[in-house]
Amino acid sequence: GIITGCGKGGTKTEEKKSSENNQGVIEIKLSHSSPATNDRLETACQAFKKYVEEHTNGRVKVTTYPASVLGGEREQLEGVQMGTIQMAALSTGPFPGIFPEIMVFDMPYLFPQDTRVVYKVLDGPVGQEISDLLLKKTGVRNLAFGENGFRHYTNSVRPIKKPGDMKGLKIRTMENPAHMAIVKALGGSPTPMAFNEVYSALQTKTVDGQENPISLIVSMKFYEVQKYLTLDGHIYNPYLLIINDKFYNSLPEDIRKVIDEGAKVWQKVEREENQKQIEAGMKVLKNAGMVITELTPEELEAFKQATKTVYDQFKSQIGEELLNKVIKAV
Ligand code: EAX
Repeated sequence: GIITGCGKGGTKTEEKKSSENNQGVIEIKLSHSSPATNDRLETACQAFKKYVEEHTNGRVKVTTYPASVLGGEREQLEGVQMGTIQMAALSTGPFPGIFPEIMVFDMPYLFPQDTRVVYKVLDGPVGQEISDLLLKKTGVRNLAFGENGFRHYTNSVRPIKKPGDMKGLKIRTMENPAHMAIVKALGGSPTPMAFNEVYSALQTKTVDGQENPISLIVSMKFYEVQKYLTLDGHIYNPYLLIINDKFYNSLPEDIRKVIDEGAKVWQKVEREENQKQIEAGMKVLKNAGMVITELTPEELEAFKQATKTVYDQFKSQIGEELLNKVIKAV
């Protein structure tokens, strides 16, 4: 028989760069967990695709994979780490296993509900330091911080106005130990679960509630199966636009530059569209008959006090120096 494709020597296949396909085009898979429609994350990823493809004259092809089609956030992160997926836009949810320092952003009520404060920290030297550390420790490069947003509690049992109201409620959290600890500190029972399973878990009442930013409560239609919303903003959740660093470094310099610029476009579109989606989304939630609880500063303080222990629980994993640096930067 004829043996093809595995000989030694300079065949065409062997000469091409590992980042290129047979036509010499560099292909990038860009994965995330938000819905393919009615959600700003896919809009931002399309803007990235458009920018990169246009500015590389077709030398790069970007394909987006929304709605967890390549697996949950944990599988997507593993994929980027291994290089089977080149890029992903992920929340902090799946990172602690390989990079516990990321949980600095998962500390309860760290940020005031003011995006100006958040952007200053994420886009400043502290944000850069965290991205550098991530790269050094995991081989995953963060190109930009986007916005999942301030996370709020929803449930189908009762309004939550004070920490005691959480008592006994089963709350789905991300597979992130800090998030679980927060729910526990409030007296709830945390149930970690992948994002794409949440709607049906709420519908079948496997869990009573969950916590997510407004945009996802709307685009994932959680409001159809949840009655109560408390706007406590316990966590500001960034998205990390990540790329496998080995792949990134295999690219010609001019293409790396376009990708860096494309990440800035992605960030701008994502944050702006998120703000619009929140505004429109609040109307959707009200019209759907959700009972929305806003907390007074005093009420919010009670939640802060009840969850203070979480900082002590995680400070050695995060690193006390880094934790204090972020607190100071806020
Ligand atoms: O893509 O799992 C969650 O609740 C996150 O907000 C989601 O992964 C974001």
